[in-house]
Amino acid sequence: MSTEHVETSLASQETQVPEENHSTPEILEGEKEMVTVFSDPVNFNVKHPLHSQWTMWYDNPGKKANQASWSQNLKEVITFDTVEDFWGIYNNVVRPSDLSPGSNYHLFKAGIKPMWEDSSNANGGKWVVQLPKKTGEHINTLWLYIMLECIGEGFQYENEVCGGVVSIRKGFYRISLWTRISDDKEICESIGRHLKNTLSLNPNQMIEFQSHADAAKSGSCNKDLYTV
Ligand code: MGP
Repeated sequence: MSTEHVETSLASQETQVPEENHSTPEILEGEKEMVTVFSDPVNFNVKHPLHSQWTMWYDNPGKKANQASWSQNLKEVITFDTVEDFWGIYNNVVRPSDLSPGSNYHLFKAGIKPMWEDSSNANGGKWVVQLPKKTGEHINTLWLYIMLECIGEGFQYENEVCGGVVSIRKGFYRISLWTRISDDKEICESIGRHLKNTLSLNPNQMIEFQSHADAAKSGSCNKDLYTV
């Protein structure tokens, strides 16, 4: 475009009042059409797709579980892949603060079982945040934030995140974020820092990362690989 042409079109822009445009915006070649409820202006019932499918699991071992019997208590609740279905589930399951001690909710990418033995977890580990019982109903909000961060795939190293767990125990609550890897300090610590931000934890509060291999060996997690 010549300089003269640019000046002419700028001048004409100054004097022209743009007409309001109520028509559907044109989708340019190569652009992905965004699906919203307005995509069906009659029923307004088009759902917003998530990037991935996610599965909610629940377990309450009741009495103390051992490694052999633990998975028998694991129940697959539901798999979903839209924003609306997530809220439908969230609004209709018992809140973590109302679950009995020993219970866990697990939200994992579909296809990954929330157990050390799954091939996506076998070389991984988890960031663990333990919260006092006085956290009360706030645990429900923290669990919501973790779920939203997972399904929104907001982590920089999203592919390395397998899912999250909220655990209700007699004396405390625990939120864990499971990762696919445990041997890359930089990636694991980045995910840990993101988790701290998501939960708005005090920067001075340290959280710990443990590998599943260590947990499986000792039966309980006691060796911290990283802290942030
Ligand atoms: P937990 O619930 O993760 O630990 O595992 P918590 O809350 O510290 O409970 P505590 O009773 O150890 O104090 C509890 C037990 O469940 C473990 O010691 C294992 O026996 C079993 N378990 C837990 N997970 C996550 C797994 C798993 O992925 N695979 C198998 N085989 N057993 C598991």
